Amino acid sequence: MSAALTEVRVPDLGNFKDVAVIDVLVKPGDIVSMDTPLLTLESDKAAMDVPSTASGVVEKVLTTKGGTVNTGDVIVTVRGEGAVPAAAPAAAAAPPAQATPAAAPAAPAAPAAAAPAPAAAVPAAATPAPERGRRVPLSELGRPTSYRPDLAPIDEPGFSRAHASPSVRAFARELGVDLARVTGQGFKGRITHEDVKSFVKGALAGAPPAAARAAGAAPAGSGLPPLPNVDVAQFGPVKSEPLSRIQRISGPRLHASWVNIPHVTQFDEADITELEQLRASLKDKAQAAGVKLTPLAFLLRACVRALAQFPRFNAALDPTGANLLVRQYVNIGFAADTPQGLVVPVVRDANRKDIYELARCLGDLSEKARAGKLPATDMQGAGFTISSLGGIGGTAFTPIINPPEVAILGVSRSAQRPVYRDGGFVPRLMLPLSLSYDHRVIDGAMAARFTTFLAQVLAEPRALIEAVP
Ligand code: CAO
Repeated sequence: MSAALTEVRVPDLGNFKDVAVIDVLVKPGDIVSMDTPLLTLESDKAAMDVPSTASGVVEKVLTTKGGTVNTGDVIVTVRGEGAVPAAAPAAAAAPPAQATPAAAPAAPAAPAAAAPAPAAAVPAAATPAPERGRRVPLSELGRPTSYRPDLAPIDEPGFSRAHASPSVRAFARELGVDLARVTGQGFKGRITHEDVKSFVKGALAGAPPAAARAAGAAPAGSGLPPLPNVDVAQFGPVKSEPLSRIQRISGPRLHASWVNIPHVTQFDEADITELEQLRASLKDKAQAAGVKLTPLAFLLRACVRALAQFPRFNAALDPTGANLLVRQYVNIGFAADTPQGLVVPVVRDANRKDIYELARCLGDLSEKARAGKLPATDMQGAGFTISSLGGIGGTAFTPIINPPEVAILGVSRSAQRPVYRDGGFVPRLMLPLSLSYDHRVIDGAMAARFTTFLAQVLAEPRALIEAVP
């Protein structure tokens, strides 16, 4: 009589659906016994191994690394002694994972937004460190108490790709450590328990990890209130999509700028009726020169004038924060929307280029950016940035400063507006300007003077097409 064939299934995962399989630990022909780990699963909170509930030889493996599983799915078939009656999984007996841990202070009268984020109420010391290699019990798969909000948020795609064993992953999850930020010192760069521990020690000592330091992120213990870690999948189906490489790089930089620089945005509008007439009249000449004269070329030229008039907008704060480094060169970045994400190419020596050279530069850099062929050197060294959403739409926005710059000009879509002039309304083409500036360096009056000056320059565009001396 041939040995019995047993189907080993995914145990009760509580409320979790479509849980990611980050490792398949067996293959057909492997001999397994009860408790041999078969798979490693990972939810957004923890990693765990799924043990075998049968002994014998693995006949088929019915799941793949990178796939997902749900409660009851068959993982493997095992030919052998038959099923070992599985103990009821802990999750089945445990109450469903709660969105708010018991440790969160009861604040019935307080509105949800005002309540402290749940995880913040659980001091790190209250969560015992796991033993080395500990397998996270099923009942803890969704437990939200282990997340350390004072460390940087976990970059999930980066975490998944990290070169680390399931037990190191579980350990990192328990401590709220983003493996994407940990440098592995193990064999071939594998991240070890020791690496995770040193990372945590560094964070507790107030030294941000290298990646965060480079991004200028606030150190642990900076007093920033944590964001609540809400499991959005509990409200309906979700599909996880990784951020693009550019978004993963620029995200921490934007965040660092947002939290470290006191931003103020000054709004204004420029009458570009004549500018657009002038631009239309130059279309053929520009075409003959092989360039497309877009409004952005005029804006660059106008900004060169404004930066000459207000050099502080082309400055940087020195590392002590006590001195301004006023650039004696004029490099202007412009935000470009590309299929890979937002990039900011830099037009060098913009003050030495006439309108056609600026247009050519914009065209070349935009083309390279969209093709993903912009070298790093073409994205460095700007002293001021223009973010033009005018070709797309909108009336105003609040752009984020690109440090070490101290100001950025946002441009929205121009539109015909009734403007009161000489006792009556006349239609004028108005261009919305949104200037965000670092209030440590620039005060409101200076910002208002800057946009007023810029609007005047744009309203009298003839000077913008003059040759550069
Ligand atoms: N108002 C009305 N129309 C405008 C305009 C404005 N402010 N600015 C540009 N346009 C028009 C142009 O005239 C052009 O129309 P025509 O083809 O009829 O002449 C059209 O919009 C498209 O212009 P363009 O995009 O080809 O050229 P551009 O020089 O204006 O912009 C670039 C180049 C690279 C800045 C732009 O393509 C881009 O990527 N913009 C997005 C920037 C961005 O994402 N900023 C947000 C950063 S923060 O997330």
